Amino acid sequence: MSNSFATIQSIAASTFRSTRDNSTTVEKDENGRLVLAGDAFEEASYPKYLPTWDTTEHYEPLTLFEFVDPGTRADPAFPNLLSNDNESLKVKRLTPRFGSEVRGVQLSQLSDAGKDELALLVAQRGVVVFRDQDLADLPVEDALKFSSHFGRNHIHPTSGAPKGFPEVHLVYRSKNDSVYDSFFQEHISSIAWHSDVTYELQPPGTTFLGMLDGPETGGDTIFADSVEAYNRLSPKFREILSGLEVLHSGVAQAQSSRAQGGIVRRDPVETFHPLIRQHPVTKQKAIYVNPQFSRYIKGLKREESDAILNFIYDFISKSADIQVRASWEPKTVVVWDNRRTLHSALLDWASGERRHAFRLTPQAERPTEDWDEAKKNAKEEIN
Ligand SMILES: O=C(O)CCC(=O)C(=O)O
Ligand SMILES: [Fe+2]
Repeated sequence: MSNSFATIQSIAASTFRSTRDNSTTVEKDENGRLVLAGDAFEEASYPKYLPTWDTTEHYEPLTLFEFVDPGTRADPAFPNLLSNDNESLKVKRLTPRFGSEVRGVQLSQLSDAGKDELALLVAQRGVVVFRDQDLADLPVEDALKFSSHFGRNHIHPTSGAPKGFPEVHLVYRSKNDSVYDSFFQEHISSIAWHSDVTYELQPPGTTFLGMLDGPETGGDTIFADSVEAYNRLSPKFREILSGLEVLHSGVAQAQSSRAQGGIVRRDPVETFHPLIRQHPVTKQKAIYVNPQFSRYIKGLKREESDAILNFIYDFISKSADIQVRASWEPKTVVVWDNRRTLHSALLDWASGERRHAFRLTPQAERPTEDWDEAKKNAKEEIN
């Protein structure tokens, strides 16, 4: 059976934006899974990473797990990750405070100590672009083993996944789709700032996105630095924000997936997180809200909450001086820290070239505004 099942594709293409596309076809495989129809499997460079949507899959609510950030164990001189003996190593700062590009390091070859240093580097720089990676060439199991060093691999509630690997989140736009045209019929901009799945009790930290096939130019990903955004605020305004909690919701994402004939693999959750969170490794504070999943500030009236949240969204989205743009090449893996960045995909290529990427999304700690305070309270509870 082959039918036009437009939005399934766009759900995979984006966790945060529902676009309409009537040109992608899917069909059912022998197990009733929805798979891409046509020539997608022959033409993709990494067919093992093409999305399938298992409509029978259902997962129980996520449970709390203990998390220690590997960056806390890292040697800050980075002897294993950025070794002085590595002659092919090239590190470039993309902007002074935010974003780096690294060549000459193979992520899949890192020792555990090297992975710890990677967590620290990404926490410090926010986003790091690694070129010429072979992560996608490994068996999918090995890629997931690699990312599990950084936390428990998250299973996305509404995303398509490679057959048998629900923990892999996929970004996919096929060669023949018409998303570009249909999207801009209804919108003037494709920018949708967010941090990933912030409604989870333990949202992701160190996060990996690897490009498999991409357009020759275009389809960059833009990142914003929410540590620097926090630092830009006056001490008085920081005081106003301190102690506030924000509701993050996965309900709209699930509804939108259902409405479009997509999947909902886990019932949606809503969670309060502190508006300001402190990073467990760098101890820097960051603003932790985003227009995709944050809903309101607890205890404020609706207009008060909207005024503060909209002010934050507005200044982060227009501040090109706290942003960096990551460009993709085949085999690029971009690693970002979801606790201290926002990002958005960019839909700017009309050429119809395939864009296919896989995301590994380890979950981190439950957000906390102040680690010293949290430790003190934990001690008091024990006493
Ligand atoms: O497609 C992209 O550039 C980014 C998609 C995204 O938001 C993600 O993978 O978390
Ligand atoms: Fe994202």
